[in-house]
Amino acid sequence: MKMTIQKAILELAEGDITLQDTEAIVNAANTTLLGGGGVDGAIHRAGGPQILEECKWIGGCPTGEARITTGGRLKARYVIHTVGPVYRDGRHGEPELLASAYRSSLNLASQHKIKSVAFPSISTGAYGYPMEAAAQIALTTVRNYLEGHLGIRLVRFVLFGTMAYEVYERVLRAMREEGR
Ligand code: AR6
Repeated sequence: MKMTIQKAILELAEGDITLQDTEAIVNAANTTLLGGGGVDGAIHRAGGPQILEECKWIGGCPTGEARITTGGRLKARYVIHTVGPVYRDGRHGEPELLASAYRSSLNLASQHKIKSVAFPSISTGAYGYPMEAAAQIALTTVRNYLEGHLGIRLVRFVLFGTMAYEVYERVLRAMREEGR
């Protein structure tokens, strides 16, 4: 499913983030930037040790911010590492921190003149963010960013499994219909 915003495309795909041929892929990391499970584990496995070396040198990343490394052996030239919030009950700043993780990642992409970015669904695995609420924040934040910034031409959400894809599709369709 696709939506056009200004001259950019926002699209949804089902699949594996590590296989994407966008210029950058985004990692759902933790504040140490030293690796973990889920997307993080898959990216370091597929990209090789160079990414971890760069992450060690960077020395960590606060929740809601982002840092950039090369893509090692990945097709993507860059990995943007961002840290989403651990979900507690939604009343501990989680929505703002999740939006900030997406915005910080897009800001870094813009600074590096990156034209295409693939995102996973940040915080919805080990960090427990409910998928629908996370999809609402993810899609709204990216849409708002693309409305205000030229340069990035493609943002692709790569959803893991049919259930995640269907949730994002439903939310994006509702956004489009409401024209919000
Ligand atoms: N491609 C795309 N999406 C994936 C993939 C993949 N290869 N693998 C899992 N997902 P998670 P978080 C989905 O746990 O919740 C790590 O240990 C998954 O189904 O990767 O932000 C880090 O080091 C889920 O919907 O990230 C942190 O400690 C989504 O990606 C912590 O997990 C995010 O799941 C971060 O947790």
